[in-house]
Amino acid sequence: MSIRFLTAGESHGKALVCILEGLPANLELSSEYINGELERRQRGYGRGGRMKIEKDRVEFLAGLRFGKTIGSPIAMAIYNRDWENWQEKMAYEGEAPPGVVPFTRPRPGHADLSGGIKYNQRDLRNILERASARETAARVAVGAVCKRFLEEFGIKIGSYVVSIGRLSPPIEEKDLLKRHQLAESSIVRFPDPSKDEEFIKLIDEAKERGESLGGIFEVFAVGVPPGLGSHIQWDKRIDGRIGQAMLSIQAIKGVEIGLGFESARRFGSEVHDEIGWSEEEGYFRYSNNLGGTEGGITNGMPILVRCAMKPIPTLTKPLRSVDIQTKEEVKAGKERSDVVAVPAASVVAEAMLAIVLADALLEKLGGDFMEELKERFRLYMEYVRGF
Ligand code: EPS
Repeated sequence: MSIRFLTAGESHGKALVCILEGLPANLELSSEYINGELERRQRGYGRGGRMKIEKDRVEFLAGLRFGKTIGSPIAMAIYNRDWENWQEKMAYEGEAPPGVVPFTRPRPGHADLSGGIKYNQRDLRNILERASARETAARVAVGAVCKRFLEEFGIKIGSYVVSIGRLSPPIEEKDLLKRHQLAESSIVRFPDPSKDEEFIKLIDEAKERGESLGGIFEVFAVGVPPGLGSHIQWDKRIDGRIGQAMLSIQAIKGVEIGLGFESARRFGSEVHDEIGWSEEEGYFRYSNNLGGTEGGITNGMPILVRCAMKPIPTLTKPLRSVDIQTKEEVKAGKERSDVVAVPAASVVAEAMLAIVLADALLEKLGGDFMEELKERFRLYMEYVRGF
C-alpha cells in the first residue's frame, strides 16, 4: 500500500476527521476543490432533513503550505453543524444528562444489534453514530485529494445512477464522461434528466408508504494507463482492491466489474475484448466487456464498476424487532433518515475508486514529489507506446 487513510467521527459528534498519508509533495490542492465534491455528495432527491442542516466544508489541519502538499500527512476536518443540537446527548465527557433515552430497538439492516453485541453497548446509539453513512463525507474529502492527484495524469473519474428500486429506464448515451455530465444535472444523478419526474414519483410514493429504496449505480475511470495492480498476488489484484473499496461503502451489497454477472451467461467469444493495434493509438480493444481489468491488472480501457445498494434500513413504517432491554417484540426504532441515498453513494464510490487508483498509480511510479512522478509517468507511457 502506497497510501493509507483513516477517518474518525460520529454522525452527531463535533466533526468528521481524516488523515491521508502517502501522497507526494507539490500537488496543488484547494479546499474549494474538495468542497465541490462534498457538495455533490449532499445532493439527490430523497435525502432526509440532515442534508438541509449541513453544508459540508473541509478545513485543512495539516499537510499543505501555500496551496500545495508538502509530503506530510494531510489532515482534514468537516464540522457537523448539527453538533449544536446534540452537544448534550453526545457529550464527550461527564455523566449522561437526565432525559437521554438509550436506543434499544435495533433496526433490521443497520449495524445496531450486531455492533451492540460486538462492543457490549446497551445504548445502540454508540454503534449507529459511527455506522451511519455520515462517515462517507470524510471519505469524499480523502477521495477528492486523490482525484486531484489523478487529474495530473489525465485520469478522470465519474459516475451515474442506473436504477432506483425497480425503475430502470434505458440509458441512450454511450459515452461514459457524457453520462457523468448528464447525471450532474439530474436530481437523482440519472444520465437522462428527462426521467427525473419518474424517479421523483417513485421516491415520493415510497416515502408516503414509510418505505426506503436502494438502487444501482456505475462508477468509472477513464485515462487509466495499463499496468496498475498485479496478477502476482491476491491482494495486489486491482479488481479485488476495487471490490473491497466498493463493498466497504455503507449499504453496498453487490459489485460487478464490466459485464459482471452477465459474462457468466455468455460464450467466451462474446465476452473477451479483442486486441488491436494502430500507429496512432498503440494497443486498443474492440470492446470493454471486462471493464478495464484482465488478470488483476488494468489494461488501458476504462474501469467500469457497477454497485448495488440495499434500501436504507431506517423505515418510518418500521419492521419487527426486539427491545434489547425487555426482550419484548417491538417495532424497530426510528431515526431521521433518507428515503434513498443512491445518488450520494455514487459520489462516495467515485471517491473510493480514486483512492484505489491513486494508491495503485503511486505503487507503479514511486516517487515523493509531483515533478518526479510526472517524469516517470511520461517515460512509462512512452515505454507502453513502444511495447
Ligand atoms: C448522512 C447523515 C445522517 C443520515 C444518513 C446519511 O444524518 P442523520 O442521522 O442526522 O439524519 O441522513 O445516514 C443514514 C441513512 C444511515 O442509515 O445512517 C450523511 O451525511 O450522508
